[in-house]
Amino acid sequence: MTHEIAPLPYKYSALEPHIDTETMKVHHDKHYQTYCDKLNAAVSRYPELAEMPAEELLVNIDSLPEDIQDRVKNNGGGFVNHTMFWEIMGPKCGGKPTGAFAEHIDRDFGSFDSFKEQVIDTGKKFFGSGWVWLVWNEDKLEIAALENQDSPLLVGHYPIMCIDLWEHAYYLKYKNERAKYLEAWWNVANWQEIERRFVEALKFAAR
Ligand code: MN3
Repeated sequence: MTHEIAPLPYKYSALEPHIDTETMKVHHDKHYQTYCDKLNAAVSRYPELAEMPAEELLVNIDSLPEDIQDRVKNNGGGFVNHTMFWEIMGPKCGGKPTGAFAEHIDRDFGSFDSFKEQVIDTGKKFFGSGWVWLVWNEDKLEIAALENQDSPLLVGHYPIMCIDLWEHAYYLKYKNERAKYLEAWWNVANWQEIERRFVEALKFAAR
């Protein structure tokens, strides 16, 4: 199996004005493609890994051949993280989550507003390149910032929501103002997809 990038599920311009067209083009067509190409190059010498989905490579990182563990962590992570990122955003989105997921947000963070504030604050304080995550850890929701392209799957936590903190995700429009990007991001949050991932998280934890 050769990993392939997923087409963007909406137009490059669909997330305007919150995320600009040029950023979406470069981010999806160049950065995402490069992670995918480098993942394929890393696993190409190991046919026994050929049929393993990229998520499974990350979950099983410790049992992979040692010489490719770092490259799979970085590029497999980059590939999987971005595939998810495109899907959890969308046009005509924003608002608030509903249902069981919303109840768990209230249970674990007090309220949606408090959850949002904690995500933004974690993203603002994080130094360098990485992602801020909402994950399912055994029996609860947690916010975490991880460096580089590290996936929560590496430590067995299921990724439900994420915001890319690399400068390539916001620099063309927001320059040095990461906080403004973090505030604007909620206008493109696709809660329907994020809630679907919450259901997947419960299944993942039970497996
Ligand atoms: Mn990125």
